[in-house]
Amino acid sequence: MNKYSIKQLEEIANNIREDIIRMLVAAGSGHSAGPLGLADIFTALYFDILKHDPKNPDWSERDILLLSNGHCVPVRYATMARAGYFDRKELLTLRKLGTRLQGHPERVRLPGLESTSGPLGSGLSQACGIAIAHRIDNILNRFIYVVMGDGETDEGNVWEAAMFAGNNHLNKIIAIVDRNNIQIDGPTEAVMPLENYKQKWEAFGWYVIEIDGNNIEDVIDACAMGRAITEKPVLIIAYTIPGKGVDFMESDYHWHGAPPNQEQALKALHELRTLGGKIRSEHE
Ligand SMILES: Cc1ncc(C[n+]2csc(CCOP(=O)(O)OP(=O)(O)O)c2C)c(N)n1
Ligand SMILES: [Mg+2]
Repeated sequence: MNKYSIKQLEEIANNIREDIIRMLVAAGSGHSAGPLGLADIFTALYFDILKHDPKNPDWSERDILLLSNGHCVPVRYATMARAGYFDRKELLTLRKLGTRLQGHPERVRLPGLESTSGPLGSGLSQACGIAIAHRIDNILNRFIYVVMGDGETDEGNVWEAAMFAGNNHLNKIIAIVDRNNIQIDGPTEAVMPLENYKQKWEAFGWYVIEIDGNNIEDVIDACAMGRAITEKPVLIIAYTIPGKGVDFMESDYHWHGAPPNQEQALKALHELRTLGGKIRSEHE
């Protein structure tokens, strides 16, 4: 089933990062840090983990992927285009008037999006609804993946859903929190401390796995383990580096909602191309 080697996936993730930079500089607005940090997770999802068909986005047996932190959608668009959902040229329409690629995802515009998001805190509740519906319909072969931001989990609604999923043993839910330690106004632990994060989720009835979210193999393995857990919903705490791959953006919360200017984009692309060269040379 694994069509790609880890090295090939790393190369794809690096290409996706380049596309994110191109999209953001063309748009002149948007979020840089989260999408760059999530590129490895999205590559792993679309190129290995998810059961899906880019040519048939409504396939009735597909897994569901909800992007609850909708502001990170550039990474989803860039990954979907690489996976064959639409032409990569369309990526440059990000945030333009009338585009299918809105700054926050709109389900009805683009086939393959499962939800409209942007207002934080809703994705896990939506996952609970889908999981319950599948249970009622006796659908056992579809998983529901939800990606959330760590700052997003300041929202009370997340914990209501967490309690509901734990109580109902919604074992088809695999939630991934982008634990990048930043949110809009600063480091998470300065704005609203989340620790001890693992124990909090465990107390709500979840099976928790901690991984390096910039390690594609870790992401794939954690999701495989998550699918094998039958008695609880699964939370993957994915530690990522916001702005990953672009030196001057890494771990700086000011890049949460800022795009690169022309000069910064050229610098970023140069750095990513160098990284791409390194990944390729490791192949040989
Ligand atoms: C309900 C709601 N409140 C506030 C916002 C504004 N907002 C957008 S992103 C964000 C920060 C979220 O932090 P995190 O999920 O950690 O995202 P990251 O900065 O890591 O990309 C906030 C407060 C929103 N989109 N929705
Ligand atoms: Mg964050």
